[in-house]
Amino acid sequence: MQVFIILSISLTTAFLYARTIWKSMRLIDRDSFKVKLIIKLGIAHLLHVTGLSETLRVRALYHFRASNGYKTILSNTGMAAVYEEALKFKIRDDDVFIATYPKSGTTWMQQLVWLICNNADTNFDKDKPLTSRIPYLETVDVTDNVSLGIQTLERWQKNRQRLIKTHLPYGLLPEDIQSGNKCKIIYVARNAKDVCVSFYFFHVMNILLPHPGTWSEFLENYSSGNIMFGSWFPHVLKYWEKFQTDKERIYFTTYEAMKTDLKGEIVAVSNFLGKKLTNEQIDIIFNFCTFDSMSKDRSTNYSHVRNLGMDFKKSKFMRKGEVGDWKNYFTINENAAFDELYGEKMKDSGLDIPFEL
Ligand code: PPS
Repeated sequence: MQVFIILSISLTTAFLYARTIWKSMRLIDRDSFKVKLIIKLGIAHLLHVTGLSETLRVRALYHFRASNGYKTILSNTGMAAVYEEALKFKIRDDDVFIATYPKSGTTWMQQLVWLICNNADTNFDKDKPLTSRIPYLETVDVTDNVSLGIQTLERWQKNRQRLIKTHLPYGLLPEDIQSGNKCKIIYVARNAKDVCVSFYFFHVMNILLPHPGTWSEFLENYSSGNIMFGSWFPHVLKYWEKFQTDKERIYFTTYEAMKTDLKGEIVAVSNFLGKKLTNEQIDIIFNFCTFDSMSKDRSTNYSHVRNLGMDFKKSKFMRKGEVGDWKNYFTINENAAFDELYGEKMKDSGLDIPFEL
């Protein structure tokens, strides 16, 4: 009986103590803690199965101001240190960056660039996921805030070219790049409405990302830039502006251009990278870059991370791959409001990305 009383008192005290600490934490810190716990215990899949994942989803966003003054929004406090590290990342002359706002065709361009740079050799490293062949610069292991992407790239063999994925806005790219050092940047933009839909479904299926809320709530946050990675507008417009005066270093294209003329884009990107391809090589790359082919290919369809937070039953990574899917989600009023905002933000930019083909 005595043991039982002591045990009950200890447990109650521990519970009350933990609750006080939990309540005194900022929401973003609680969220970061939850994500760490989910990853550390490897229980993402279990949470999906039990339906608990929605309850545990991240709710807050972290407004981050980098040491160079650039502001953006992160979903985890642990990412801040990695963003700072990215600013100091040392580039090599032959580095190729594939930069995008999320859900704009990054993976598609990664596949294209990989094959161009490897002379359309579809067997080379084919069993490695594309995500390992082309590291994502700002990948963070949030359980201990380690900059996995940067570390991998720093250890990259000296005699092997580095192809690097990034979602960083121009203002947060490594200082080396911003000060004009040599390297190549391929930027892919996608029409802002399809990005929003694709990003919404990515939030729906990935429990490690902030809770998207309803479609209308998500669209509202996306429109106001109150979203992980910040607003679409300055991201795209800054790279577009830089492209105007630095065409040797930056190639700017769109998802819609890739949809319209994939072979033309393969040739344009290979010219930009100084690679000469035969017609046969162009055909091979074309066939390996179709939506159908990439959806089936385990190295490009993200199936290797299916149980690590992504629930493919809710939505696939390779979801639809279309231009104009936004029409299935935007109401007439939402579309009118977004068009008005879009007109204001994009006026005088000279950038015209079609919303349908
Ligand atoms: S991420 O998570 O930011 O890296 O995502 P990202 O790769 O930029 O974008 C994913 C969307 O790109 C579509 N996709 C393609 N569309 C057409 N053809 C090919 N080959 C292709 N590969 C990827 C993918 O389906 C996502 O768009 P949605 O609209 O969600 O289908």
